[in-house]
Amino acid sequence: KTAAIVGCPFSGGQPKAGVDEGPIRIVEAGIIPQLEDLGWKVKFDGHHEFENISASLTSDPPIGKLKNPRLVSQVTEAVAKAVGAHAQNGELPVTIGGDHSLAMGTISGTLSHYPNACVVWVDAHADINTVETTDSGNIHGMPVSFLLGIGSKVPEFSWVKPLLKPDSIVYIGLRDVDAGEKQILREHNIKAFSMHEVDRYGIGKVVEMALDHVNPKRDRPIHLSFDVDALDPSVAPSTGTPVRGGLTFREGHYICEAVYETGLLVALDLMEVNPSLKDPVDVEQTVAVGCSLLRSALGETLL
Ligand code: DIR
Ligand code: MN
Ligand code: MN
Ligand code: MN
Repeated sequence: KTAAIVGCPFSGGQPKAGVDEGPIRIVEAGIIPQLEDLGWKVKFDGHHEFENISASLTSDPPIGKLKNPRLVSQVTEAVAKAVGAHAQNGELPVTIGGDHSLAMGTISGTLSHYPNACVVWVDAHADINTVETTDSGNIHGMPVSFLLGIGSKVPEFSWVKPLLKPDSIVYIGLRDVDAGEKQILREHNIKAFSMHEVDRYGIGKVVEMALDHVNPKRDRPIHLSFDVDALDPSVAPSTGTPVRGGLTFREGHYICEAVYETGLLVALDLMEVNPSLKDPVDVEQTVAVGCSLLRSALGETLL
């Protein structure tokens, strides 16, 4: 079993600098030997360099409200190719961001090789705004709508194929969902377990119900896309859009452990660790929690 680290120092999907340092810090903190200790062969040929893409864009004015559209499109297309190639090689791509717009690439890459894959999206946010509903214009709040093919099309993103079906994604951890996004979730019958459901049922039952929804026979490959801001800010403070009332340390890790236990995990994302936003102690805590989520998703157990 081989894991391929896809390090993506990229921040163009949102306005705060520093999230591009996330993957660098997580690799420096030792994620590679940590995964090797779990029995994985780990491939890492250096972080992706998106400088060529930035340099090739002399200007990248907004399209409608969307900010940095050409940059985000070209970077995520490159990520889609990298993730797709690792899947094709029989490796499990572990993409470390960077902002969550990158998931447009990672999930496209996964679906190119595993068309039947389902997505477990763990986040405080639904990241499903469309060209019409986005208020911020930050594309990290939009990748899911592009993957579903909803909202009006932007020619610059024509490489993104609407390969994801609304019944093939499930959310856990939501608590900051825009009005337009709530309408989209309802309209398309997209299953979401917010923090309210986590409180009501407990995380064990929520993960079981989430998997029953997207993967009732437990026979579909799973792509786990984990935004670190799903965790409570007391657990993961150093992230761009923290929202109080999030998952505890154990609830976050439980999700990763339970997905691993299915034996169906084929791709993993860890996004939105931003080491520049807090004091060094908080940063170290957030980087450490990022590493331990990845280890849990790749088989670390408590006993
Ligand atoms: C908001 C915030 N829904 C937006 N989204 C965030 O900008 O579209 N996503 N922070 O991670
Ligand atoms: Mn690679
Ligand atoms: Mn997100
Ligand atoms: Mn988020």
